[in-house]
Parts: sequence; C-alpha cells; structure tokens
Amino acid sequence: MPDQVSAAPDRSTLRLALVVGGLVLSVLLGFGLGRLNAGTTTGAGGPSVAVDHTDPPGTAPHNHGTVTGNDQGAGVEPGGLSVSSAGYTLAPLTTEFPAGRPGQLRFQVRDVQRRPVTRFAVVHDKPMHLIVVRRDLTGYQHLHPSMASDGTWSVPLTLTEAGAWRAYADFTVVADNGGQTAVTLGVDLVVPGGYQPRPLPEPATSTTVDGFTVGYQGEPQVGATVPLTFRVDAAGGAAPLERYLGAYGHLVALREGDLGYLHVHPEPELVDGQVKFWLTVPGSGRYRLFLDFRVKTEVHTAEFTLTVP
Ligand SMILES: [Cu+2]
Repeated sequence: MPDQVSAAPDRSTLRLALVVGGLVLSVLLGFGLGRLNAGTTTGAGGPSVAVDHTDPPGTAPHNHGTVTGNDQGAGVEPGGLSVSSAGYTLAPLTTEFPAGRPGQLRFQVRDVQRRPVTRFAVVHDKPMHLIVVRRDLTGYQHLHPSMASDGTWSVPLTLTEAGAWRAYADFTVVADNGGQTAVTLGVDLVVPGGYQPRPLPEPATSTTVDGFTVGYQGEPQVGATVPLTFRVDAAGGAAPLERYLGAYGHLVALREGDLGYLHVHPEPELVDGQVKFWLTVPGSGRYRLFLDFRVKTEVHTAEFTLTVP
C-alpha cells in the first residue's frame, strides 16, 4: 500500500514513544488507535497517544505518515490553525477568488530557508490533501493538488459564495536524511462580496446525502479516545462501501470557533459492514464532522454537527 512508503520510525515517533505514560493524556485524536487499543478506554494503551507538549502545534495529530502502515499518532493541538509550523510555511500564490467562478489555487510549502519543499511522502494514496471550507463550516471540499517540479502545487478550485474560507494543507515532508514530518497548515482565502453566514445545523447522528442515509454511533468525550462507527445505507440496505484513498472512510472534524482541524482514519477493515474510527476531541464545544465515503466509484460526503459536553 502507498501508505507504506514511510520507513523506520523517525525522531518524533521515538520521542512520542519515550514519553508514553508520563505526560498528560488530554489527547486530541488518534489515527488508527483501534489497532493499539482494542477497547474504549482513554487511549493510554499505546505510544500513539502519548502527548509531548514540546511538539510544534499542529504536527502531532498528523503522525500517520511516520510509522510504517500504522497510522499512529495523536496530538495535543488540532492542526491547521497556523500558516507556519514545524519549520514549514504554507505560501499561497493567490488568496482571492471571485465567487462561483472556476479558479486555480496555487501554493508552495517552504522550509526555514524559504525554499519550496519538493519531497513529500504519499499518505493515504496522496502526497497532498487539501481541505477547503468556508468559515461558517459550509462548502466543504477535499481536494488533491498536483505538484510541479519546482514545488508549486495547484488544483482547480471554485469557491461558490462570498466570505472568508479556510484552506488546510495536510502533508508529510521527507527530509534529506529521510526523516518525515507530518504537518497540517492552514490559511485563509477570501471571496469578496456580501457574506451571508449560515448557522451550524443542529446536532444529529444521522443525515442523508446523495440518496444515502448515514448515521453514526458513539459519544465523543473530552480526554477519552472513543469509537465512532458509521453506517451507510442505500435504498436496499447497507451500501457497498469501497476503499477510497486506502481506507473505507475519511473523517475530518473541524472545531467551531477556530476551525481547528482533526483528521481521523478508520480501522483498516470494515466492522460489521461499518466504518469504525477512534476519536479524541481536544475540548468541549461544537464540531462539524465530514465523512468521505465511496460507493460505485463515487465519493460522497456526509456532514454532522457534534456537540461535546
Ligand atoms: Cu485527501
């Protein structure tokens, strides 16, 4: 699998392992924690949930690229809150888009010497995952830009309505020594015009999209890693889910208020036909969940509002 481009554990992984058990477990979320923790406990059972407060914000939740095939990682902060983290800076070439007109988002990831980065690890089938959402959490898009040899990424992008939008670049850099650093950086894009923000929909554990009914079970709570199990039904019963980007589902949670970014991945196989994630939320509040799933080669996104008490 492309996920397995990652080689030996890197320094941050080892550091995570070293601090296990010693530090506060006010964990954010884990990637694939289910492989380490068979139960519904606080997630103290594996190195992936160790929290190192010296980690640069935004890096720890995205260590899924650093361990072979394991998607391990957890962090103390959501990603995407900063344009610069772990020595890498997200540099968009344009940030203004006309409402509803097809455009092109171009950007580079630059290192501390301001050189464009050109070596990225393939994680979940892609070297770059780009999430775009308006600041009222509408208009979600999950895109995969392509990179020119000079390190400039580009992707067609249409921002339908006026307002401030958030773009997240979720990637893993490969350093000259082979070490890998997973980072999610965020930057605002702007669409001039009259902004009509929409209120966040009421919390619900079931929704419909493109003729599918999607629901989940599980009760996320602060400081605990809990399972979240999604079921997708079509008219005739359970929908035949297909792998998309190497997994049966991709879940992004965005926090209301600061748009902190949590990217969670499921267990590698379906569980009773359902997609099972392990989620740890950083604090109480409201989140918008975006579940990408694929049926008959088409990708759909189900959205839920989640309130964490
Ligand atoms: Cu992606």
